[in-house]
Amino acid sequence: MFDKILIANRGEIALRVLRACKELGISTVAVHSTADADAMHVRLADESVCIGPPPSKDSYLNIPSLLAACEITGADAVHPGYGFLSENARFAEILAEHNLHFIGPKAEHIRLMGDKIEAKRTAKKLGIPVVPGSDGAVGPEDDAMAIGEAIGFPVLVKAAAGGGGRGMKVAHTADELLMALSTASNEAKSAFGDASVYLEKYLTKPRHIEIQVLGDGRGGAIHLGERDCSLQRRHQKVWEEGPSPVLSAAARAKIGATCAKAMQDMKYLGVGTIEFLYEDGEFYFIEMNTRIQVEHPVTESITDIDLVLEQIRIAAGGDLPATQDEITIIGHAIECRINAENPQTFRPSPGKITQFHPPGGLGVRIDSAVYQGYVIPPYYDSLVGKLIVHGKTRGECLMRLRRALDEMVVEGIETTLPLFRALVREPGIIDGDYHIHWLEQYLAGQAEKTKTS
Ligand code: MV4
Repeated sequence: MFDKILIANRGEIALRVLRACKELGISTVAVHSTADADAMHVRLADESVCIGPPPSKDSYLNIPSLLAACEITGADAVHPGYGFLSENARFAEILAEHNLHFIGPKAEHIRLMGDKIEAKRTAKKLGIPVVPGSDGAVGPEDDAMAIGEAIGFPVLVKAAAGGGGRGMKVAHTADELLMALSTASNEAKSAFGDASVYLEKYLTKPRHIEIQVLGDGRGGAIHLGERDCSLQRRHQKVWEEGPSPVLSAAARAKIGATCAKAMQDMKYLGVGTIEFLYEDGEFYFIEMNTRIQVEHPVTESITDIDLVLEQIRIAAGGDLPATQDEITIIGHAIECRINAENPQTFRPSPGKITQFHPPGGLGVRIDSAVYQGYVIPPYYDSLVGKLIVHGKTRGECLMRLRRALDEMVVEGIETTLPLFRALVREPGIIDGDYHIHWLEQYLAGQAEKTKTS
């Protein structure tokens, strides 16, 4: 096992990793920018190192500073959390070159999944169902029109280096496709330095369902069920739940087994998420994430497996925590991402938290690094905390969530708490009857109401 882990992140995930380290008896090193000197992860870690000024590129993304912090403290492993350097294959390689362990997948798998065309090709080869589309990149020499006609309109143009919704264009006709190809390609070139684009059939009202996987890097791999993350705004997840309100145990077992088998064949190491669009009872692979995700507590709640702790154990050469047969889905969990934003305009609202009262009670978990008197700096994401609620059934979970949201107090800044208090009372949400465009349509409807009243 590792002796000392450097946590290359901030906020709630730094605290989350710290908690797993403490339970494993591993010493912790926090790193922080000058803006985060008073952060909770810095206070709770055994040691801390200031790694630079507020901008992420000068601190949390600064590889030489992180290496120096490892050197100074004698850390033997680095946990990257999510975001920042978590899916940077080069970072994983550099750590290895310095005899440091990267707590994450093999660099080759991070790189492979970072290229969306290669990821899709690999998924298809491994037997994972993919969205019908072009076979790889579509160049100027290709007959894009013929490919478009073959797939059937509407089609979606996606950037190979994109992901998370960046660089996508919908085309409803052959004419629109020509335009979409050149704009998407130009945008991809300037945004990612890679102009490669590919085509997919555009699914109009799918759900976003992702499968959590765990591999030992030696051909052992299991799945831990799914999370339904369809409620998003501008490609930011807002509400995640598991199990999906629309998936049967048989459908879960089938797609789960397909994903677990693929991870066994790849000899995947660590935690991963295979993202699908789900429409008319069919799964279509879109991307794979090679990191611990923000919404991992949903899976922890319904499987009773500590994903961050297992991630650390596995990175140190440990075995999987359970066989597939030993994994059972227990009840239902919902996570709300509470942001420091105006609940109508979503304008960031950094500043001092004057009152903070987290909810509690059976089945209620708060993952947050804020405290009363803490000042949310303006430089990073606006996540104040995650409220995760568990219940025996979805109905019980919703009941507890309503109660927990009503109990929670965050003052001094604006938060998205009022949005969640409204969502838990919406028939579409209560019935689980939503898709990837539901939230934006709901918000547009709410904006219309305030205008006319
Ligand atoms: C799609 C799609 C429809 N059809 N692909 C957006 C983020 C990226 N991960 C994939 N995305 C989409 N890919 C096909 N073939 C619609 C989306 C999409 C979306 C997906 C998941 C969650 C929210 C979304 C919001 C808009 C579009």
